[in-house]
Amino acid sequence: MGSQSFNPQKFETKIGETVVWANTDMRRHSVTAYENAIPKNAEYFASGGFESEQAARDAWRKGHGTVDPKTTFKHTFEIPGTYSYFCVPHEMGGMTGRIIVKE
Ligand SMILES: [Cu+2]
Repeated sequence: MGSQSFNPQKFETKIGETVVWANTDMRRHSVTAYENAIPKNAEYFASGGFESEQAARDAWRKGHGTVDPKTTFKHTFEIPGTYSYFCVPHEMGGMTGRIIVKE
């Protein structure tokens, strides 16, 4: 995670692999999946462990769901497909990313 981006923006992995996001920036970010842009039957994921995108967005205003500087967030992908996600505070600045999970 950079100040306004996920690096790399697009990342490919395999079923059963765990992806780790590291916040190497000085600001707080989030890793929040777009609920309608992940494969069907895939588990929703968001830093903070929220069950929905709306819950994650609401919680951010109260200071929850952050990936603080020098910390990580990880998620294990069990369903193949494309997962789009974003950072709640920097979504408008284009801080979005994609994980491609291959069989
Ligand atoms: Cu951010």
